[in-house]
Amino acid sequence: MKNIRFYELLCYNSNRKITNRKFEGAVMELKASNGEGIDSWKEVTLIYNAALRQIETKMEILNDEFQHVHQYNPIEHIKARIKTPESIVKKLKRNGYESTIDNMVKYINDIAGIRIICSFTSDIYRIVDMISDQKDIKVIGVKDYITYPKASGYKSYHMIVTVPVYLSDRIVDTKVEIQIRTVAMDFWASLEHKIHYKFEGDAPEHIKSELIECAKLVSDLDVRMLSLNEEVVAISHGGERVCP
Ligand code: 0O2
Repeated sequence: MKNIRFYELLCYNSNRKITNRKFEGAVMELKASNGEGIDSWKEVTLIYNAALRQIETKMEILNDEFQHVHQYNPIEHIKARIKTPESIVKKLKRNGYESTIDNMVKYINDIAGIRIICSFTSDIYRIVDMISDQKDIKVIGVKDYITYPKASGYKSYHMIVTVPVYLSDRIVDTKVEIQIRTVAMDFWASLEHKIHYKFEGDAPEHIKSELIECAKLVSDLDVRMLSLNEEVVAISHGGERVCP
């Protein structure tokens, strides 16, 4: 399984010289109530990174176990990222909150984000169940954009969970957003995300409707690939239905 961290340890390593002005500006804007902007940012990202690593490891173990028991991997790959300070500040402002570390921890659910990419839609709910069954993971919210896609055509299953991070002197229940989607949904969402940013959320109508058309094709593709795979699996097991 290939793991990609896009902003891994961006500001986690205290020896790293922070040179990016835009980045530093956004971090400075995220003032802690005690006035220790950068130090607090380092501390919170250390905790969020620890939470991400825990969830990633759990998912790898579950995937290995699934392979062992069912000779099948529901997870294609995992991507993990810490939201950039610029993006956190933008989201806080958009939601009418002052840019503080306290507000970011309280109101931004996707500072630590994991994206789990699988082959088939049936894998999505299998992964959701596996996560929900983990005793130390608490599911605090879900958004099922698979059953109820967004008007844009966006499909994905979102879970907001907390995981305990054990520090030397305390345990911090830390929020992580888990997005679960198929390879095809991920392809669509990546392009749509780029277009959304390029046009600052106001893409021309013909592009929006083309994206909605493409989302329908993606859904159709997912249905057909699942049914094809089920047929092949059934044939290779002499008609016996097994995973997926
Ligand atoms: P970015 O740049 O990806 O980080 P909540 O987090 O629950 O307080 P929010 O953010 O409205 O409120 O929740 P939602 O709808 O679950 O969206 C969270 C994330 O899902 C977004 O983060 C996107 O990553 C993704 N997402 C949601 N809707 C769409 C969509 O229509 N298209 C694409 N491509 N991605 C989407 P951010 O912070 O908005 O953006």
